[in-house]
Amino acid sequence: MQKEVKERSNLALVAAVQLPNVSDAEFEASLTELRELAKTLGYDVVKTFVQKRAGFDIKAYLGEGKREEIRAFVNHESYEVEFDKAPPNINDWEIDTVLVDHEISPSQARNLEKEVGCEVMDRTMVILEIFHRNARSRAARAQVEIARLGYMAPRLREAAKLAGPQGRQRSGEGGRGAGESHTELDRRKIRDRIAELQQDILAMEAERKTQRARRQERQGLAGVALVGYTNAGKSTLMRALTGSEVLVANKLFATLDTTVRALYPESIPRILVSDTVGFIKNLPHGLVASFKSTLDEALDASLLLHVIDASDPGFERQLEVTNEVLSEIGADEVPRIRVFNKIDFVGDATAQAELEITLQSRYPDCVVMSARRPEDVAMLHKKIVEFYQQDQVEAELFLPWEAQQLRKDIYATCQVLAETSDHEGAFFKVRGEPSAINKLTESVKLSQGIKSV
Ligand SMILES: Nc1nc2c(ncn2[C@@H]2O[C@H](COP(=O)(O)OP(=O)(O)OP(=O)(O)O)[C@@H](O)[C@H]2O)c(=O)[nH]1
Ligand SMILES: [Mg+2]
Repeated sequence: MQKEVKERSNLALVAAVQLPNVSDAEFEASLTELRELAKTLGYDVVKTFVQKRAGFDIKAYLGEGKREEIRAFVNHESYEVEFDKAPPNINDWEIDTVLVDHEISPSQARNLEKEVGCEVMDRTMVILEIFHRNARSRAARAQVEIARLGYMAPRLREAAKLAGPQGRQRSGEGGRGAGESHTELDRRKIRDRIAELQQDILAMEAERKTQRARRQERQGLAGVALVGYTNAGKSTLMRALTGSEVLVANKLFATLDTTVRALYPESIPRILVSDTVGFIKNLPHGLVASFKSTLDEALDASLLLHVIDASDPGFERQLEVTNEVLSEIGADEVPRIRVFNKIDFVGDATAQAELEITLQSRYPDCVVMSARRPEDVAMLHKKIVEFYQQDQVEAELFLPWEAQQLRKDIYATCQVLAETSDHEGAFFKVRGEPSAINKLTESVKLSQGIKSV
């Protein structure tokens, strides 16, 4: 009888070294985040091994005793097996992967792998893998591929080195040639491919810039960007504020591309909202650089909505990480509103009220809300519109009958407070941005100039 195909288990262990300068709370928060990242990749984390050390072990990240403990566990040799979270089948389990909560060197990874007897993935690799799976647009895919290649290059070299002189003729990882010359070749190939992708990205960026310029040119649009830590609720707010269907998921890095939609109900001026990629602590360097262009949208925005998950115990650290990244990309100057979201998810009503008071006093002018409450969304909507209307001035415009084609522009860029007309044309009392009013005045003059030629 044909043997049934065993379902892939995807069980993982988490292993981490706690360095002396890292507090227990910080360490725990990071481990929780790694477990969330693992879940996003489809892993069941069944146990966590931790160890306090002055530094990482040069050879294999963890100390010898801890490595042995993990090896015994993975190989079912532990004296007593205890899970943090039981695997789906307690009688038949196999650990696929050990996830390490730091970025480790290629040789540390290889040594650890050999010793414990299963695959080892570090934090960077985990994040890269999620980005790889979630990237949808051509630009996002290219950026992720660059970051992955940058990460893989030194690891290929390591694989070749470990294979040694005898290994050069034989196969290395996955049956691939691992000889010196092969490595050289691989390295050149990687370099070429990165260069090629960078060219593509430059071209796509230029394209995006012109699109953006056109968009702004066309309507003198006001742009709001939703920024913040991954899973804070940016896409949920985007949906609520624009009535659109963007992807919302309770997993990390659900959004990897920037989407732009108009604020709904519409306002004057018309406001565009963009949703951006989430931030995370220790984002792999390759990704920080390559995702800058995605975050460019934040730089172009005239207002940032910094969304924070108020129900996450580590939200203050997440808030700082976002601030740091924003300042790295030069977005310090952009005005911002802090939006503490998911307040509905914080304990009971008393706890919610208490946290709200604390937040309001610590971050004056912040918004404390839940994206799930329509009245809160309406309040945020109002606040955004007010931001754009604060510089508006009142003005009077006269539009001769011959220039009536400009009427729609008046309505598109200003609030019309009153409209009267006589035999020569229409008078408008409007409220709008000084720049929008200037533009309209110019257009009226221009249309009359053309007529009188
Ligand atoms: N209870 C509660 N859950 C919320 C709220 N806002 C969002 N969520 C949930 O939080 C999870 C993450 O929401 P998203 O909108 O995908 O988060 P994001 O910030 O776009 O995340 P990334 O795209 O990964 O950066 C989803 O399961 C949402 O349903 C809220 O106000 N209250
Ligand atoms: Mg999102």
